[in-house]
Amino acid sequence: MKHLSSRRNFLTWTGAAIGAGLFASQNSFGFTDRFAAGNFPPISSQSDAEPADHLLHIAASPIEIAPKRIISTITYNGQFPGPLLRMKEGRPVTVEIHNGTDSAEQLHWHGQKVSTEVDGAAEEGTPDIPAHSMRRISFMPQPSGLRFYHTHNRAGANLYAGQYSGQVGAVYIEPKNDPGNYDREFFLVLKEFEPSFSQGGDMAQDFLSPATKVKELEESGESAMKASLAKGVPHGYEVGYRYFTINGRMLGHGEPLRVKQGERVLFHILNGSATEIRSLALPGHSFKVIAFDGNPVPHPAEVPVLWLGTAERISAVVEMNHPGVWVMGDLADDDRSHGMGIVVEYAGQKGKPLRTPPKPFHWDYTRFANPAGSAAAPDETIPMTFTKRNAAEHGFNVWAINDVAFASGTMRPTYHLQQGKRYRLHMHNASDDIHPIHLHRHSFELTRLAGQSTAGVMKDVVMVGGYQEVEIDFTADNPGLTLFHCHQQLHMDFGFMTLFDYI
Ligand SMILES: [Cu+2]
Repeated sequence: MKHLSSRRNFLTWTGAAIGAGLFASQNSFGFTDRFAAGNFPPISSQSDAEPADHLLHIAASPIEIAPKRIISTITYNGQFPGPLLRMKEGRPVTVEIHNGTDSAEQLHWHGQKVSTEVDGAAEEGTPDIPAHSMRRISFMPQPSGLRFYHTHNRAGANLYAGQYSGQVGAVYIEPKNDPGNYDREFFLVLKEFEPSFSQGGDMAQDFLSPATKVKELEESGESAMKASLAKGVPHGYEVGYRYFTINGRMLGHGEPLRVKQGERVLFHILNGSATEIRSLALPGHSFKVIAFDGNPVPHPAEVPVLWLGTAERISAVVEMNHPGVWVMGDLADDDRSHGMGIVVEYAGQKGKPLRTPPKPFHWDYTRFANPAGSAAAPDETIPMTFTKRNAAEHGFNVWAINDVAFASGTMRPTYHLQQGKRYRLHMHNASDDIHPIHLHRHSFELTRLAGQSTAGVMKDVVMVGGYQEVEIDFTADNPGLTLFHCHQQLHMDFGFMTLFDYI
């Protein structure tokens, strides 16, 4: 929620669309990078096998986030976001990944139930894609819905590496039976660029509901922080950004999303940030949330604002019943004025895009849960406490799960699971940060959130609020090493990670 640039207003409403026609089709990202086609080495299959279903080429590329504002980052296929990969439930795919960089890469299939051989995490034993080399993989895409792919490299102090780069793309796995109850579909990828470090301490955010904090967690977290600061240690590093984009374009500098009155528009939204939590509102409209992280919710409900932790996805339908030209953007004024938004333009409407701030609204996952449901009892409960060691490693905060900071580069499991059993992770957050917690190769059910029982919401990332408790259940049904980590790059890189295995 921070940026580090001047307060200069970057917004210049150019009005007329550039390159009209790029956005004519449905199912589009709305923006095609002009470097994607012309200025990029051709990709050819280097194997004798059948041509792959998808080719991905990792390389440094220029991307134009606003007219004449061209940044350099590592991308997939020379574009940002990476190409939308459409797969079909039950139909195997082959993907050829070419690494044109000087470093080994890992490409993670986030949210998919795949093997450790293809998942894309060195800690699980997935083979690297060596520098200037290629790896070809095959797998059965599942489950259906909005998934994504991104690098799983550790970045550490290198703000050009890992998810600070442009290595993010959406995957849509078409279900066998798609009700298709919408007129138009947009995929939106939210992403910041040009990161830098600060030591201010991040802003506390209080948008989560229930807001119940655990006194003991608060006392231990606050006293650890006070003790560190009393010794003269500054706050650990945080990351801020200069530019904010949706589908690789700063607000006002890309093609608008063109809609017609009366349409039902399905938005598939992906928070592709390395570190940030994002919000999104469209003035005069509400979002009917139908899926979280690609999984249909038991109780679709309408909300005025969406909140997405790092790596979370939301699929939501909007009834286009409020004609005009609108800014769909982040609630944070600073972030929006530095690009975090996109224009929604009704057919026949002209003028400067307008925005009205929404009324205060709290984000509650349980709103979309089965109101009458109760979760199955687990076979075993695993308690976990998350702690922060302020600025403990060369100025970086170190994070620990049950007092253990993960040693990067190892494949040593801490938790041993038995196949077929249902496990409950009882997470206690003894820090004031919100952590978007991710489990690889499995989906989990939210069963308790800040003291409130819930059932039926299936996810693969969940935001655990500052000094709060959250419980999630999963079934051990995909054997092999399984990574569990905070998806905030700065947290996962400095200890906030652990491994499950199956015995
Ligand atoms: Cu975290």
